[in-house]
Amino acid sequence: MNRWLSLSLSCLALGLLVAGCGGDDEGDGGGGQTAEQPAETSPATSGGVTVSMKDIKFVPMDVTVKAGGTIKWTNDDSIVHTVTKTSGPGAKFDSGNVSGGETFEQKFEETGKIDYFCTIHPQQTGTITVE
Ligand SMILES: [Cu+2]
Repeated sequence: MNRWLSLSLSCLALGLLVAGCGGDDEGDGGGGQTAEQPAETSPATSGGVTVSMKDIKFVPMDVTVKAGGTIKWTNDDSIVHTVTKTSGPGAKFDSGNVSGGETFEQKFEETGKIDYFCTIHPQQTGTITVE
C-alpha cells in the first residue's frame, strides 16, 4: 500500500511538472510601443546648407554651396561664437556675436573657396566652397 501510494504520488508530480511548463504567454510587453518615426529633418530652406557650431568647431568644417545659395549656421554650444571672413578672396562677412541657440545666415554669390573663422576662437575655422 505504501508502495502504491508513492507510485501514484510520483505520477502526479510528473504530471504537474509537465503541465507546469506550458503557457509562456507572449505578453504584449507594455514596452512603449510608440516607436515614433523620427521627424524628417527636411532642410528649412530648399537647397540650403546648414553648419553647426559645436564644441568650438564648425561642423562640418568644409561645406559646399551653390552660387546664390545660403548657408545657415546654428550655434549649438552654450558659448558665443562668430562666423567671420574679413580678408582674402570672395565674400566678406561677419555675423557678430552669435549666442547659444542663435543662428546666422549668409548668402554666397561668387564662386570660389572661402576660409572663415570665429573671432573668439581663432582655432575654430571652416571652409566654404561656392560652386
Ligand atoms: Cu567660437
